[in-house]
Amino acid sequence: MLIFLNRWVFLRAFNIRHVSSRVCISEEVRNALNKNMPVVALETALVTHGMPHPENIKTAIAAQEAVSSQGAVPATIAILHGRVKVGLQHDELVELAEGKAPSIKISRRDFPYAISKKINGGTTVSGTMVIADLVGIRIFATGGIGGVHRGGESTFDISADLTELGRTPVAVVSSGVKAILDIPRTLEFLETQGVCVAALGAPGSSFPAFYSQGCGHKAPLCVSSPEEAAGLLHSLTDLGLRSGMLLAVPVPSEHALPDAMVEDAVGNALKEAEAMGIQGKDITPFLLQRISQSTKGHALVANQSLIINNAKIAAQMAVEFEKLQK
Ligand code: PSU
Ligand code: MN
Repeated sequence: MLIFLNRWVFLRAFNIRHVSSRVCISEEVRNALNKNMPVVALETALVTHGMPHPENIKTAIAAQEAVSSQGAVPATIAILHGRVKVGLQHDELVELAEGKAPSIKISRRDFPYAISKKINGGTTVSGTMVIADLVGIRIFATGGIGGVHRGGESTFDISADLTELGRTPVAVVSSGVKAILDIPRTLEFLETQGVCVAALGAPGSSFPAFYSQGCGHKAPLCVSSPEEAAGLLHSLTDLGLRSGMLLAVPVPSEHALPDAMVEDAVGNALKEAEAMGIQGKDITPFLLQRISQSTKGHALVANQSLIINNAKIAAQMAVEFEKLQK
């Protein structure tokens, strides 16, 4: 009965990790999971679709180093030649980042196709959460989750990241949701999905808006430290809830962009996307690229900085979470 009620508690208690043969876990990550050491998952859609080369590989490596520097083990997740990799090796990351073979953007719906066609893929927040949960990783760092797109009330373009957060017990550490989105509607949808959403900051803080520190909308909850965030995740998993949580961490102040600069860049990029008829999974990569160009690279620097900082905070949270599990 326990197995069905809470598969994760069972797997953890007996140190059993039975996952599909399509999933290949690196020795370092496997060892860390077996010893109940802190592990942080990292995604790769931002490598394949979110940033140009070589900034993508530099950022992915710096995020791994940020996790290690806090005493946790990084587990970068991707699909290579149809195999799901957990704990990507350096040469594999280079292959993915260089993009000589095409990669697709993998959210939950895309696994069957990428695996059966034996192709490469960068996992989004949704895709990374699916695999993290499968192998027993509870904490994951990214830049900014997807959300309800502006105009989403008519296009129905709502990222699969939000429904994944509603059904998968993984804590995602991000700088809120990307500024290209409709932030208040995204917060409403997360509430509907039952996601525990907290910002790292003083009580009453505004919800982080990716390139800038706040969006003017109050965060549903605030925590003062990664330790307090770990306490939320511990309570969530201890109760056996199958939903996820979001810890929103503001971009480091030295790299935050002024709100007016962001709004201007987002507005122009959205107009261009509409004129060019860009839709669906292509819209987020297009907007990020255009915003980076129109801000003369400032947005890209902010994006890199927030990803690395989120990896560090996620690692601190993972260290505290493991202490609570003992
Ligand atoms: N964070 C970044 N850059 C990115 C992403 C996150 O700093 O490119 C990716 C994540 O993988 C996220 C995806 O899941 O963007 C959202 O895509 P969509 O809006 O199509 O759901
Ligand atoms: Mn979408």
